[in-house]
Amino acid sequence: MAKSALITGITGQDGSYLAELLVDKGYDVYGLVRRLSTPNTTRIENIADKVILLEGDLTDQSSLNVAVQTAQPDEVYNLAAQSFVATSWNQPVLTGDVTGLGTTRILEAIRQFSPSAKMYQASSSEMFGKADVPQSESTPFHPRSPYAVAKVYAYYATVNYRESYGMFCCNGILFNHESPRRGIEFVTRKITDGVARIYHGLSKELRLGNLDAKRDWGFAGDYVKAMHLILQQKDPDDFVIATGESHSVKEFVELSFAEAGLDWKKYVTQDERFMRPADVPDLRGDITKAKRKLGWEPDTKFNELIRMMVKADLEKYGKNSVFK
Ligand code: NAP
Ligand code: G4F
Repeated sequence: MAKSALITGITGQDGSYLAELLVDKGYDVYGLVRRLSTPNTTRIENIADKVILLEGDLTDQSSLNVAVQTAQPDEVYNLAAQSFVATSWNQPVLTGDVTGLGTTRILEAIRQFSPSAKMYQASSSEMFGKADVPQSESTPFHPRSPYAVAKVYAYYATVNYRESYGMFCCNGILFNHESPRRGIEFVTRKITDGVARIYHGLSKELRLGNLDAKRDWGFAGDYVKAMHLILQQKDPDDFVIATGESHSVKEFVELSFAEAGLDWKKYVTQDERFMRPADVPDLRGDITKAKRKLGWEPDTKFNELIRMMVKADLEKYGKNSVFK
């Protein structure tokens, strides 16, 4: 019999790649979607007839209960969140409710209606904050934003349901991962979109915040494979998923403009509006455990990721792009 999976956040970057992966593996895939005045299913258009969408919201316990009862999932992937760090200072209570408490709500729905289901929690390297690099599963957390605080709560809620009820609950502590499907507000996509706009004469400049911050950037398509592997293990456990390399925002900018044959210094300006009250200086993951236990390693290199994203944005804005 086909396995069944419930994905919260199926309309997001990761949800769309994970849904494709699970459909390919023969799963019955259910996705939780919230009611919006304009439906936001662009990222899953290509698999629309292969997934079953259930209406619900991480702030509404009853809709989560119904979703779990309907899907009777073997695996639940909790990817839904208010996931933009900058917004979390403007909406700290909502971020705590969705990104933090929302995880407890999904855990409760599973505990009550499908307790043998395996659960994956989308934990984040943001939880490490200012910790020394490289960060591993044993690095202490030092959250630096309301988002990261909410993710630390969700991380421990997941561990707690494992320890209290013997449920198969796991944290994937994922470092930044990007793709052409990345939301336009995140720095990588903002940069590649900006490059394409400038290249096609639609913009004259790109305004950014802290260019010195460093991140360990991988490709989302590689990372959803790790999510799936984490739930295929004999015992529930927590894993750091990363590339093991970090690069500065400035480096990302330089390479992205160079991909389109442009000199970034002519177009990029720093703007206070994009500086954060407290930033995270350097994230770089140690994936020794993931390599050993999951046999997982990323396939896509930093340069390949940039090329893929710049190319997609150049093509989006110009059908006659000369970019090869
Ligand atoms: P994303 O593109 O922002 O997607 C977030 C998803 O959550 C969307 O489907 C969104 O639905 C849904 N959502 C938001 N609020 C909701 C609510 N109240 N009820 C139900 N659904 C709600 O994020 P992502 O990049 O795919 O990341 C997936 C998860 O991994 C998130 O939990 C994120 O915090 C975590 N994470 C991401 C990274 C990364 O680098 N991408 C790294 C570590 C951890 P709408 O489409 O309706 O907005
Ligand atoms: O792309 P970002 O907004 O991602 P951030 O804050 O690292 O968070 C992402 O990764 C986390 C995993 O570590 C996820 F949990 C989270 O959900 C999200 O997916 O910013 C990256 C860096 C920051 O240091 C920021 O200050 O880029 C810097 N930055 C510089 N200028 C900017 C900008 N970030 C944005 N979004 N916009 C700018 O103009």
